[in-house]
Amino acid sequence: MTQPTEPSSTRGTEDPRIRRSWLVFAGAFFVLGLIILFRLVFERRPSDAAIAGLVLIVGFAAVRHRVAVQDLEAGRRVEAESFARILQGLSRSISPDAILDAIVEEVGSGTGADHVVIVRRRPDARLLEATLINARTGGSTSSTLFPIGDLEDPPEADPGGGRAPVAVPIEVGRGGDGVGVGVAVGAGSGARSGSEPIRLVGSRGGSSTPATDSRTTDRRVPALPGRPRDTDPALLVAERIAGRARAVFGLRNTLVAPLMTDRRQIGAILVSRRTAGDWPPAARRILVGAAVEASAALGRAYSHRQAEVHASTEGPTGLPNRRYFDEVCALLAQRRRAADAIGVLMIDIDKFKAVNDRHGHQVGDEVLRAVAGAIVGAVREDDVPARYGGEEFAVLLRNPTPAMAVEVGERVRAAVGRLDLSEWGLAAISVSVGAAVTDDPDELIADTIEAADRALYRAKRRGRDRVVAA
Ligand code: GH3
Ligand code: MG
Ligand code: MG
Repeated sequence: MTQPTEPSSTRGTEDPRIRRSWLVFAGAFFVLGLIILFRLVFERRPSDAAIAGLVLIVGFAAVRHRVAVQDLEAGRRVEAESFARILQGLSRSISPDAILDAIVEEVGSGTGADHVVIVRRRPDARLLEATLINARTGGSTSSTLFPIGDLEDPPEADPGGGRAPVAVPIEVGRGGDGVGVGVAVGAGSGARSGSEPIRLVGSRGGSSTPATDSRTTDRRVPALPGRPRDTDPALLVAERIAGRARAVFGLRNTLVAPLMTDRRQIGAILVSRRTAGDWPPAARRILVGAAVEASAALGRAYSHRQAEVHASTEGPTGLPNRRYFDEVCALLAQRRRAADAIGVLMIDIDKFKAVNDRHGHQVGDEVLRAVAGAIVGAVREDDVPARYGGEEFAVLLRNPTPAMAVEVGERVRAAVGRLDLSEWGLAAISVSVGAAVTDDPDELIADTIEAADRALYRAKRRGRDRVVAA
């Protein structure tokens, strides 16, 4: 059971009905004690001593029960808060790395693990990247590549005697076929309809290789009829990955869950600790919940990357084009939470036609390339720059304040102003920038883009080479 970190601080927040019934019980118990004491002292009946002893035992048991219930409640609260923080972290971030950081932090502190390992396929490459994170310090990570076959090769239906994926599988499907198996605790949380239920495999082994791991000793829980756990490919693959991680990183007691997007497995998340013994049910629930959330978030992030890969980057700048920008906006609109602000910068090169006219189209292209580079260098990693039109650029800003949006705009303007274009016989050039931010979840991103465009128009009218806020 998860021990509450601060039981005393959470005890005051219990349900008033529980508190009232406890008061009635304690009051009645006190009166009963007085009566027995009275009879013992004044009537001197020896049998009352036995009754007094029993009453004391009952009282003691009741107090212990109350403390245990409070600890359990506090543990649940800590768990719920942990998930809330995971979700908060996810909603703020679209980059897969930031998503995983948030999850690793919460999984580490929630499960009491010594290490967390994330193994995932990079969306744009056939690489299986494994990252070991020290859950105690959050640091000393080490990354390595696993053979892609660990993820992609079909798992053996029967893993055979030597390499048992020793397991306590837990399903977190919703109702329906989400039947708990063995020591499954609760129904997990966050399982999404349409996605495969995520299960969990616990295993203990030395630093043996998966192929020879015969020392796993965890108890096997028989699979339910009709759903033999050994034939679940995602579980088998997850355990194969866990076996590799145990061998490579020298881990002992691990618990693993697969990471899935659109029914395709993209990796696994596992926790490990040095001590032997079963993982507490809370740790299992947290890992399953985290795997479901990480899978969903990675799915979104991966389709974002996919969009990036497919985006046409024709033209001189190498930046994603307007179609890609619109796709990212649509993705963002889908997953936007009320608290997320969105900002847009619209950037237009000043008097660009004159550059083309005087120096030729090719020099114009060089200038476009240089401006694109300046923009990329001036925005943050989470922001999304794109070439929006001919000599017009857009940047999607993630969760900015209006002041921050203007500041990023100023950085872009300054970076363009510093460009050295003497190579092409050009003096300094400038851009005009319109900035718009909304934190209204009902406002369409298209409206924010339009507001930024109007601000850009005002910047042009006021003399160019400036940033104007909507
Ligand atoms: P303003 O300060 O008002 O923005 O003036 P401007 O000259 O930049 O504006 P205008 O819209 O009149 O001109 C934009 C020019 O950008 C016209 C077009 O030839 C040029 N252009 C658009 N796409 C490209 C391109 O891919 N390469 C080159 N070299 N020029 C382009
Ligand atoms: Mg222009
Ligand atoms: Mg223009």
